[in-house]
Amino acid sequence: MTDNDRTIGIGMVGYAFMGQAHSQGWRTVGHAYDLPLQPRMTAICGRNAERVAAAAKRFGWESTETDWRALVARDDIGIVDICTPGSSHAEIAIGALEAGKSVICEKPLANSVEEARAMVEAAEAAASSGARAMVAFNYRRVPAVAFARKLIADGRLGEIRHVRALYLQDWLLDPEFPLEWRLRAEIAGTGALGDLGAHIIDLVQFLTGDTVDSVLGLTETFIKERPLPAGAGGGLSGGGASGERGEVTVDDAALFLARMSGGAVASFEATRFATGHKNGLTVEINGSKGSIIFDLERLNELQVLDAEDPAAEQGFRRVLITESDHPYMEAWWPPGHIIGWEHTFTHEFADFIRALDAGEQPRPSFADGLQVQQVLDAVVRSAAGGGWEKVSG
Ligand code: SOE
Repeated sequence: MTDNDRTIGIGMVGYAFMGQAHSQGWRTVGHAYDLPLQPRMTAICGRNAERVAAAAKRFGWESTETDWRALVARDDIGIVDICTPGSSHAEIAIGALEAGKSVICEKPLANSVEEARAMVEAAEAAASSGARAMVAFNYRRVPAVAFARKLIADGRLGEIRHVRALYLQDWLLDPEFPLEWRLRAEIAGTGALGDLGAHIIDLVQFLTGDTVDSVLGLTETFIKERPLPAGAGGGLSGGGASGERGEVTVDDAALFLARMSGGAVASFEATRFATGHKNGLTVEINGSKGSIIFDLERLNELQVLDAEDPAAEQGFRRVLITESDHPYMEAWWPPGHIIGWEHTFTHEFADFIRALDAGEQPRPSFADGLQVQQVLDAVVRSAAGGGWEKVSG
C-alpha cells in the first residue's frame, strides 16, 4: 500500500464471472503495487437488488446501485468498470464518459463496429476533461506475454513470418447445456469469435506490433438449438420446465487465416468444442531469428528458441518468467513462486491507474478495441461470403 492517501472511487457494473474476477483485481492492486492513486471499491451495480447486495458483501464493495445511470452520476465515482455482456457496453460506457468518468470495459468492446465507433468518439470527447477509456484485454498483462512483446519489439525474433493462435474451450459439448446469454447474438454479438477470438486477435497484434490486414474465415454452429434456461426472460418465451428449445444464434467455432501488416501470415482458431481443452490459449510466433511459444495453462513460462544458437545446441528453452525484473513481477514473490490467471486483472488495473494519474492514454484504448471489432467484422463477412475480406479502417 502506498503512503499516498489520494483515492479514486470505482463503480463496477456486473457481478458475474468477470465482476468477480475484477473485484479480486481491485481488492489487490493497491496492496501489490505502489500506486499514485488508491482505488476504493465504492459501489457495485446490478439490476437485482438482493443479488447485488450479496455480491457487494462477498466481493468487498462499500455500496450498491441497481441502475447504472445512478452509478455514473455519483460524485464519489471516478472510474466505471463495465463487466456486463456486450449488448450494454456502448450505452454504459458512453453514459459514463459523458458524466466525466474514466471507463474500463470488458472485451469485446462492443457488439458491432458502429457501437465501437460511437464509444471511441465518446472517449475522445471526454479526454479533454481528463477521463480515459481502456478495453480490458487482460492477457496482455500476463508477465510472459509482456516479456515476449519486449523480445519481439527488440528484434530478437527478426522478421516475423508465422503466427499460430488458438483459443480452445469445450464447455458447450453437452447439447443439453442451456441457451445462456453467450449463445444469443442480440446479447453477445458473436460466439466463440468475439468471446475468444477477440482475445487472440488482440494478443497477436500486441505481440507482433502489426495489425491484421485481411482475413479468410469460416464459422460453424454445431448445435443449432438448446434448451431455454429456467426462467428465461429478455425476449425468450417460456423457458426451463416446458422443455422448450431456442435457436443458437452465434458461432460455436470460428477459424480464420490472416495476412498481417508486417508481412507475416497467421492462423487463428477459437472454439467452444475442443474436447478436453478448458481454457487453452496458445500463441506461437516464428521469425527469421527465433520463435516463441506461449501457453496460458503454463502462464509463468515462455518457450524461446534462438535460431542463432549453434545448430547442435538449438532447441526451445523454457524460461520461467518469475524474476523481479520481468514485467509486473516486482510486486510478487521470490523467483520461482508462480502467479495465476487472476493476476492479469491486478496488472491491468495498475497500468490503468498509473496512466490516469499521468494523464496518459492507457492501452489497449477504445480505438484499439474498435480495430479488433473491425477484424471480427471482417471474419463474419468472410465467413458469410466465402472469400478474403479486407479489415476496413
Ligand atoms: C468464457 O468463454 C471466458 O470467460 C471469456 O469470456 C473470457 O474472456 C476468457 O478469459 C475466458 O473464457
